[in-house]
Amino acid sequence: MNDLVVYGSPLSPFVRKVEAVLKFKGESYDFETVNIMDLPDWYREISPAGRIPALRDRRIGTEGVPGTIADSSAICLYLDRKLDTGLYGESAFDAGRVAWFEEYADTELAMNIGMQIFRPLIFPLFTGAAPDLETARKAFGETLPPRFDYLESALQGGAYFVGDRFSLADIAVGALMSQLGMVAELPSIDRWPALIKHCEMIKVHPTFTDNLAMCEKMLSGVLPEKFDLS
Ligand SMILES: N[C@@H](CCC(=O)N[C@@H](CS)C(=O)NCC(=O)O)C(=O)O
Repeated sequence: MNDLVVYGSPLSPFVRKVEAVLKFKGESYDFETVNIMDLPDWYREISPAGRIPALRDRRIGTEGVPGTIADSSAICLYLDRKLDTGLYGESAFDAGRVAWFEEYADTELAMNIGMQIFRPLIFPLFTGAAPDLETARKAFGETLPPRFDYLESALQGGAYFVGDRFSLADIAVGALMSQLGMVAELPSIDRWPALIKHCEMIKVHPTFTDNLAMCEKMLSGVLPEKFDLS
């Protein structure tokens, strides 16, 4: 039994972010699956917004609310303070920039990739219904390109979002972009070369590979091939 427990599903990009931080530090943890379609009461108590992930540090509390933290950003901050991850950059300014990209990924990308692409395509498949390709194509073709333009410009042709080194900014954006890459062909490398190279780097990054392999396994039964949204 490990000190830390992550509650959630590997398919959540927010859970993926937390797992990537733990992997980055080589920290062992337990994983307990929580189904967001049917949240148990004990989980609502530790995550009052009814969302995954939540974290438990058993050194602080083994049952109920004590020792738990909800929300991936809050969890990552805790892990940074506890494990000294070095994932918030070198300077105070870098830390602010990292937090900005994390926020951008968790809102702007999550709204469009999670809510407008992943859910409409994948959730129906679990119940045998037809995927909502129209909603997904609209997000892919209309609402996401300006966000990709912004991320491309932020990379300035480089490999990382902040301070020339791998940080939580890369993890947060990578967690969302890999949510897209799991279900659809990635957007054009000609139009967004640095961003797509970043996606390719994340796909094989040791902080992501276990989570992505698990997701592939979970989706293999329902998703025979990736959608072409172009
Ligand atoms: N700000 C939260 C967002 C977490 C979130 O939205 N998680 C989704 C799964 S990807 C969820 O739990 N949704 C519950 C629902 O839609 O009922 C975080 O960073 O942890």
